[in-house]
Amino acid sequence: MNLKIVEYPDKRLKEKSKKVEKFDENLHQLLDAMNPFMIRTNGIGLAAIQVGVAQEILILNIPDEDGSQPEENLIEMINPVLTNQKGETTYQEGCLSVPHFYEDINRFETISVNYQDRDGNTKKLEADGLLSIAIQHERDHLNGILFIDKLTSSRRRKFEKEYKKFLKERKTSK
Ligand code: Y12
Ligand code: CO
Repeated sequence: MNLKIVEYPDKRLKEKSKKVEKFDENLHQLLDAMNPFMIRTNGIGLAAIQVGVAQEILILNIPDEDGSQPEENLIEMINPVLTNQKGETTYQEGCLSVPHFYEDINRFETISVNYQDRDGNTKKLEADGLLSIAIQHERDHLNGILFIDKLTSSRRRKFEKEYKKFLKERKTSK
């Protein structure tokens, strides 16, 4: 399966993803393609809508201290629901769909998440640190929300100006 990243300002990133109902071969093939794609593009989290599939699917692979992202770190979440959100933390977030930009974003510090695995089995995970931030960032994608939607209006205006410049420069350097 040949995946391609959907980049802002593509309207598909605003779509609300649909709950997965069929835990079939099509889902498995998509998940099998998403992890190597994410690692190859230097990602640590990826939602299916970022590759154009509007279904409640996300994957995470938080690097070890040496920066490696072994298969055993891979978490696949289908139909994730966040519960028990506590505390507050700030982290400079980036997103494969918004290349080149990093912004300080406030998130809950610890979360619980109920989800299903690729076979439809129900799971529960408690997360803090980078994993908690990544889950919240990716869950937002499933609701059509990007991290830049959380910026103040003045910061957002500055971002839009800089992003336009970045896209223009990237186009001319190709
Ligand atoms: C903390 C904060 C945000 C997340 C969400 C997942 N974000 C990513 O995986 C971001 C990946 C990313 C990778 C980049 O590298 C390349 O594109 C080669 C990147 O660099 C550029 O765009 C130049 C930016 C973001 C999880 C946890
Ligand atoms: Co993202």
